[in-house]
Amino acid sequence: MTLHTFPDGFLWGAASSSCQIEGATLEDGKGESIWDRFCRIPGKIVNGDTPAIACDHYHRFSEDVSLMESLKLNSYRFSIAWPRIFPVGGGRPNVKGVDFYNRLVDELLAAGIRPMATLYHWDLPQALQDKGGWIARDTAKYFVDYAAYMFEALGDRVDLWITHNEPWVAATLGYGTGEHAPGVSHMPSALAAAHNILLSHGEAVRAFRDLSRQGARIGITLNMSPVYPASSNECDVLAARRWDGCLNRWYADPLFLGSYPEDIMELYLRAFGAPSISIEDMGIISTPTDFLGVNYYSRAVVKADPEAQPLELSHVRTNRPVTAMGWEVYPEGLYDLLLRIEQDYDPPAVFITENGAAYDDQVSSGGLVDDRERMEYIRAHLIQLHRAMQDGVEVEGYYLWSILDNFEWAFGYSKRFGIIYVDYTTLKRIPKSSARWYRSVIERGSVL
Ligand code: IFM
Repeated sequence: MTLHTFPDGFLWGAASSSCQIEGATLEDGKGESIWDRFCRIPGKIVNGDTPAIACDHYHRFSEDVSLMESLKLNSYRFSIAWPRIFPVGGGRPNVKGVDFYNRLVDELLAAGIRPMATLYHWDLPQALQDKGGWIARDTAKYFVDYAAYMFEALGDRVDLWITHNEPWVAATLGYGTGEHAPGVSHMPSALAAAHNILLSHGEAVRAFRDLSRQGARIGITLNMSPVYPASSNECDVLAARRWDGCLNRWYADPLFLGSYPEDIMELYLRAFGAPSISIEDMGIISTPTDFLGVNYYSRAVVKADPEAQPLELSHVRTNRPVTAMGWEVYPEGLYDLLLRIEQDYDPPAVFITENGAAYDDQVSSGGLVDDRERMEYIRAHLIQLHRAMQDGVEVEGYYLWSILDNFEWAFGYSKRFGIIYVDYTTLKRIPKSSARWYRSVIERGSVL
């Protein structure tokens, strides 16, 4: 067996997000988020689950940081709940909300864990949604004010920042298909939302350059998948190119090349009409960042399908194993994706900001959770990551999704992604076998 050794200084982390773990949705002055509201719509969330309690991390963060310390993590990626800081999106900050993140960051640093803060992981203040949400350009202005406030509040201790998590998901599922909050089903709105999110990212990066201390770095996280055609037929190859355009290039091109991909722009113009985009916007969106965050879970395999309008493609299931989400396990995709990112966009650095798997974990009669499949999933992905690094891609850290089982959006608590099991009745935490195994990887700095 080969030992795959990672460089000294590599960040070994795990990730989470505010809405998925904190709970305390109405406590200490927090404002309502679009997810608090959306979950009240019958039928939107499996079992009618809500984030109201989640993992109760808001009250148990000290215990959670101790668990991270015991796992030897040297970094932790969390997100800040915007409505905890500005309950109605802007105006007066809520001191108690800021205080929570101050305490979290202090506790992490005391445990030797480097914080990476994400500003937006989908919990928009409902008050801003009432004014149009991400469809309204003004939301970008509110976002920049919120971002600037957080840079000043935590910037003396947090040196790794992410503006947005997965703009494709926030825009497409939130405003295009309505599967996520705020539940709008209108593709032109999704495109406007995507553009305003990217714009707010660029503006926030500019504010960061003025406000941050030396050495602090900022980037954005994209959910990316390499796309493969189901066959070598030309129409399948073109379909794969189209899906790559919608999922990957529509976001990475403006950020790194300063323009939307022409082929997809033409397709969207035909299908949905002209979006409102100016040349100045593109300059803002492509403001240089310090790194790209990559969330990788699986690949996409697509075939041409003239019936499926407007993209004329459909997704194909392969016969390889899938996780509890039905997502194909395809570790080689991480290697392909990283090499492609390097070649097409050449970001200054890359962090894998999410990678992991949901499985139907069970607690044994002895109180253990033996999640071998997850361990194998992570191991295989780390090996592909190492291979990409050997081939020249500069990846500085890896964040497992997720530290804890948590609120998996429309799936509620029915899907478990954590390396730490959460009993949602008692809120007891049980580190799974994968957590112990991950600690041994971190201790060795290598994977077998
Ligand atoms: O739980 C989500 C996370 O919030 C964003 N990335 C994908 C994860 C798994 O679906």
